[in-house]
Formats: sequence, structure tokens, C-alpha cells
Amino acid sequence: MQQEPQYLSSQDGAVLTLTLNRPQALNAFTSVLLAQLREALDAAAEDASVRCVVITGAGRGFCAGQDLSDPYVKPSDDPADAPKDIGQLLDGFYVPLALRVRSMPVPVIAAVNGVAAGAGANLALGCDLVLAGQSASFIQAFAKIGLIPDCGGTWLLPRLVGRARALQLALLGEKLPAAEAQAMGLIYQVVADEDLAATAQALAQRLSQSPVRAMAQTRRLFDQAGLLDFDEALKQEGLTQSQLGFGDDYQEGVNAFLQKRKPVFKDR
Ligand code: T3D
Repeated sequence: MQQEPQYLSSQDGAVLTLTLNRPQALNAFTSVLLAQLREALDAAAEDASVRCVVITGAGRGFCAGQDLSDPYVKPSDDPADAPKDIGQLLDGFYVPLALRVRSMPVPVIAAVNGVAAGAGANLALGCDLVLAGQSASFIQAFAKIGLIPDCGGTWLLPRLVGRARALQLALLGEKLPAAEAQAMGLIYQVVADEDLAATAQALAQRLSQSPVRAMAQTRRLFDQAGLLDFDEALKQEGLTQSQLGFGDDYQEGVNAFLQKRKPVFKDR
């Protein structure tokens, strides 16, 4: 049976905005929403008209993480039932979503409009640029229900803020206000709540007119750099630069500079 979309989708020029739309539960992830969001991103990855994606939430929250009342995770009332295997939920839904965000051919912006908890926080932190409204907050809520930071959290947090702060966030599970998240380097920028949507859209429009193929390659190289030694990182830079140098965007960027005009980038 076809499920009702649990997100909203709109496109303005080359900017696709996906809005998690379960405001009554602070946009907590059901298995349906997780699958729908991944499918929307899959479609955007294939759609040449999309050159930047914004992910945000409807209502007063960004995303409260896993919906704890979802049949996939809710403990059974019958003690005779075997416990649910949460790993299957991760493999089936969170892993494909986290990988999808991280491999998009275009930049992905999280516009965090309120609380981002658990996997909701880590979905946002996996995006390329994280903007937050001043009243937004980030909570590694896993600590309170006996789990580890998932949806990429164990990988993302130490890289973003270092081990000591990552452990602070993960073990204490306290609400981190957006301004503190910015101060510790967890996110890009905090803006007034009323300016968040417009700021995110302006940033997305700007990125959509930029050489997005090079941006996706920059993300890829940053992500793999921690696994490489310096020599290998330099080699990878050379290989990638070769490929980009054969692309139309490079020609266009150089020609536009020399001709003193605004470049029009098209590669994806
Ligand atoms: O099994 C697994 O869990 C595997 C997957 C793991 C990935 C994860 O994401 S684990 C982390 C799951 N998320 C949480 O533990 C967060 C739970 N929520 C909260 O701690 C709080 O709601 C917040 C701190 C996020 C916000 O607090 P507050 O006071 O602003 O709002 P509220 O009143 O608690 O919530 C508003 C409504 O949203 C409320 O419903 P009601 O009473 O008005 O009908 C609340 O039940 C609902 N809601 C919030 N979070 C969730 C949720 N419903 C289902 N699941 C949620 N995660």
C-alpha cells in the first residue's frame, strides 16, 4: 500500500528543499519517513535540475531521532517476545540514509529549526553545512536509552569536535544550545530563528550556482583523508584534480575569470 509522504518537497530553481513533516512528534523518524527521505535523496541525486539540497523540519523541532513508538523498535508488552534487533533497523534504514547524504553529487545543507536529537542530530551533522536557528539544540539522546550514537555519530562527532568533546556530548546526552554548538565547531552558523529559512535558501542558491561537482569531490576527499597518509592524500588530490581539470566547470571558471564575467557552472 502506498504510504502518505511524511515529508514535504519543494524546488526553487536548482534548490530542492525536503521538510520532515511529523511535527506532532518533533519529526521523529519512522521507518516510513527514513525510507521516503532516502528515496527522495536518491531521486535528487539522479536529477540534473537539482544542484543543492536543504533538509529542514516542520514545526518547532528539526527531528527527535528514532520514533520510539514505531513498531520497529517499541518493546513488546509480552515478555515472552524476543527483543527487537535494532541493528536490522540501522542496516535497513539509517545506514542507507547516512551513506546517501554523504555521497550526494551536490551540497546538502541542514537548516536546523529546533531540537535535533539522537539520529536526528547526526543526520544534520552529516550534512555539508549546518545552519541552526538560535533556539535550536543538539542532543545525543542515545545515552539516555542505553545506546551508542548512530547514524554516523561515532564517526562524525570526534572528527568535528575532537574526542574529549565528543565524549562529553555522547556520555552526558545533554541539550547543547545552537550557539555552543557553533562555538565548539560542531556546526557552521547560528542565525535568528526568523531568518533561518531565508538564510538557508540564500546559501543554497549560492551553492547551486557554484561548481558542485568539485564540492562533492572535496567532501569525498575530506572524508577519506583520515584513513590515508600524506603521500596518498596528495596522490588522491592529483587524480581528482585531473578529472576536474577535464571537466567543463574548470574551463568555464578560468574563462569567466579571464573574461571578467560571472561563470555559469553546469557539471554535476
Ligand atoms: O531503537 C532505537 O531507538 C534505535 C534507533 C536509534 C536512533 C535514535 O535516534 S535513538 C534516540 C531517540 N530519540 C530520543 O530518545 C529523543 C526522545 N525525545 C526527547 O527526549 C524529547 O522529546 C526532546 C528532548 C527531543 C524534546 O523535548 P520537548 O520537551 O521539547 O518535547 P516533548 O514534549 O518531549 O515532545 C513533543 C512530542 O513529541 C511528544 O508527544 P505528545 O506527548 O505531545 O503526544 C513526544 O512524545 C513526541 N516525541 C518526541 N520525541 C519522540 C517523540 N515521539 C516518538 N519518538 C520520539 N523520539
